[in-house]
Amino acid sequence: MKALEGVRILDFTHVQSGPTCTQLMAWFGAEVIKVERPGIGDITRGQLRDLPDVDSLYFTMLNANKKSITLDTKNEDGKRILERLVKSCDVLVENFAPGALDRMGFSWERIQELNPRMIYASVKGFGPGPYEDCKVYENVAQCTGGSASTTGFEDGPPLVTGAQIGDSGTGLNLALGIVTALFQRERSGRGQRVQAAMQDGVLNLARVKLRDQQRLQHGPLKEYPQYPDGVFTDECPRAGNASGGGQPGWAVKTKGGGPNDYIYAIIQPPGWAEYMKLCGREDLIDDPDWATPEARLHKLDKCFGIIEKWTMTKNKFEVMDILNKVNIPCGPILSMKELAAEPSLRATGTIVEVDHPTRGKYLTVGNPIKLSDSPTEVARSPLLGEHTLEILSDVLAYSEEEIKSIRQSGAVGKIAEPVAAE
Ligand code: CAO
Repeated sequence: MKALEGVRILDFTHVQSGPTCTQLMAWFGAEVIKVERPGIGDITRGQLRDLPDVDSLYFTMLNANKKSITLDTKNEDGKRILERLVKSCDVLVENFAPGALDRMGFSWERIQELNPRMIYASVKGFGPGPYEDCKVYENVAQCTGGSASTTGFEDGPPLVTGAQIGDSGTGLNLALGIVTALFQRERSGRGQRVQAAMQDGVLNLARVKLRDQQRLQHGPLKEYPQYPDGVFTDECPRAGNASGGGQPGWAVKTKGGGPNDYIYAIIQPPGWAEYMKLCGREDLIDDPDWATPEARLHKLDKCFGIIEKWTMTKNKFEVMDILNKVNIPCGPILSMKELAAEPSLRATGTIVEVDHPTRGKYLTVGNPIKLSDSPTEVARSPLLGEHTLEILSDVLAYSEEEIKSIRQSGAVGKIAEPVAAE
């Protein structure tokens, strides 16, 4: 049995943030019914395509283990079918532009009327306030949530990160909100509204930078590369590759000279002596100008310069091996190519190969959360409308006659031909 077996989700999500959430719920065992516009579907099916006329990797990697029904929710019959879905599901998840679901006629009040046990979960770009009506994509959230202003080097522009902290990060928050609401419903018998704003999600992940913003009032940020010679203003600056935690760190070069021939090295106080032995600088182990974290704080660039001179004589995996043997935390900069080929990630199901009827085999990132009693099996994403008939008859209990009339009304568009099982 899977953890969320018996939970049925009306998945009205698209693009990345919402689909991340519902994919996780499906991996935990929920039945996820993705509602898509007839003929078009989730816009990402056709975005960033690598193969003609085949669902993109963008789509297939965010919609595993789901069922797809096509439904025109602006069609009168379509609205009635949606009402029936609302009554038959436990959770509705959506990430439309603000107000879109209300414009369809499905306000929170209406949903409560239809199904008081319904949990109605939404991702929006912003919470209530001046920007609440704005549409938002990933990088907008990174910029408005404090990540971009604190990422990058002091002399460069603000930077966005490749990790989709606004979309996938907020999807994770929403999933937690839904599971928490399901837990509360066990006792209260009532559904509730779950809202996760992308700006809030990014700011939550950038929490340490709001910490540093306040520390600035009491002096310079001594672990930042601007210290001691640079200028601090009244705004938390970009810190390059400096560690956000209490132990200094930096990405130092390793042998090879390639763009990812680096290792992130951290200097914990007990690691200093080990580093200096490896670097052939035993003289600095007990030297009072170097021996303590306080003594090193104003010359971290020099400390990492000494370490880098040594790391450049080895490749990043050799450095990883040597430093871990002496208990020094560090991590090679791994490229996507290296991660895709990493056997241990395949073994744990963090990277999974999936077969798809029109695409063939592809890699995806599996469930990053492992439950001992509810293991995840990643199944391919659905084709557009693949489960329309199944959902109309098995979930919504429409008769054959009714389904014929629904098909004629245009509410579900053209039904896809059944796909041969893999
Ligand atoms: N049948 C009929 N109409 C449908 C439908 C269906 N099955 N599914 C969607 N639609 C309609 C919506 O009702 C909406 O119509 P109206 O504008 O007339 O109300 C329309 O399709 C477009 O929906 P949208 O506004 O959500 O889509 P968009 O491409 O204009 O905007 C996005 C996309 C992501 C910017 C916006 O949805 C958004 O801001 N979402 C919230 C934040 C978010 O999740 N962003 C992350 C995106 S991933 O980077």
